[in-house]
Amino acid sequence: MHHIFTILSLGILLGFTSDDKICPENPQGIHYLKDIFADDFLVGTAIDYGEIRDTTNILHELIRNEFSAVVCENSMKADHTEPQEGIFNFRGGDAVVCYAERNGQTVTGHCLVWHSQCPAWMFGPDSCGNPVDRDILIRRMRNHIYGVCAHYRGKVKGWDVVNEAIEGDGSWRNSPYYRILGDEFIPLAFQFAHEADPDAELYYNDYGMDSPRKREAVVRLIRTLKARGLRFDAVGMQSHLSLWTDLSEYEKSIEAFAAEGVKVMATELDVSVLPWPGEMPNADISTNFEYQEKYNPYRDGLPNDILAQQADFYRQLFAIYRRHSADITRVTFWGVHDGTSWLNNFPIHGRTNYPLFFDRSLQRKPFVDDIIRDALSNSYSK
Ligand code: 9MR
Repeated sequence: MHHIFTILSLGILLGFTSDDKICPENPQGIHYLKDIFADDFLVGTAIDYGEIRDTTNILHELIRNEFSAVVCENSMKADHTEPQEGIFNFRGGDAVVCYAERNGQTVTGHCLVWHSQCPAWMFGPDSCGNPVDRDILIRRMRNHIYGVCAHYRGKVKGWDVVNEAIEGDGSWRNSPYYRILGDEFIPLAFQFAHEADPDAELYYNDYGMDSPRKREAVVRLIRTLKARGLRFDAVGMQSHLSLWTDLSEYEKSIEAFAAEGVKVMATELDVSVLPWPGEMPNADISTNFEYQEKYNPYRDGLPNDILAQQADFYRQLFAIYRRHSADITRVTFWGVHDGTSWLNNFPIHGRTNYPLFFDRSLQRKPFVDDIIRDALSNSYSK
């Protein structure tokens, strides 16, 4: 009896009504993200050594309680998994897989073919000094994909097979893969990944998906891959957004991809609140600007009006996710909390950004409860 009163009073304190879900595994009635959206999509976070090695229980509890999916922020990328040709290293990725298994979380593999964080040998001369050509690169790509996918077979649900192959204007990115193989490298990568792990879901992953030109190019890519009979499960919309992202264009992209009969995932969600120093914001890691104080305005804390703008933005975004939950299978944040987000160092090193749901003290930002309340109130139909 006492217990029931405790639950009720906690619910009232948090401002939830008696109709709210109290999940059996969570009798305190705390509304964890993964439970609230369990019928809609997985809720994930990017983690790596830092989080696994962390000694504070509160961080581990947060990761375990709030998230149903994880992805390695770096450890499954080619420079980590095959630092030298034919010599594989799965230490980081295996650690994350074990951690996720203990927590009952789904793991996504990120990523097989990407021009960035790709070891130099991939495009270098072979052991006889022959410069890389089409056949050599195809062989290396195949061996890499086979090696990594075979190792993680049955452990990851799906792979970001190709990452960031399209520019904002819809043209192919002029990467070494593209220069040597043309756009053929994409179907080849999907073919090899499927051969290596026929059960794994296969994704194309990119940023800037609110760009209409990129949206059209991704739609063309889906059609090409499907026309060739290749497995293609979902588009990963990285979703490195900012307070100024046009969410109506973003939503149009979800609709356009879903209309092709594939699933959609937000794979690297964060919402930057800091000014972008150049013209068009992007998530291309090679973009870099010199530090200037004026570009780091919230060093000592986030002002309430900016927090309110972020709250409004995230509430609109989650309303979109709920509206399209029949097509969305996962929403993954790129990091656990603001303190370790890559956005503190991109595109300017050493800034203080606030892009995630959890602040530097691992506390939920106040608007997260509003988003949960929105979801519980069923104001958006599935
Ligand atoms: O968050 C990652 C950061 O720690 C790495 O230094 C960086 C190196 O390329 O990659 C970051 O993650 C990227 C992801 O793998 C692909 N999409 C863009 C992400 C942010 O750059």
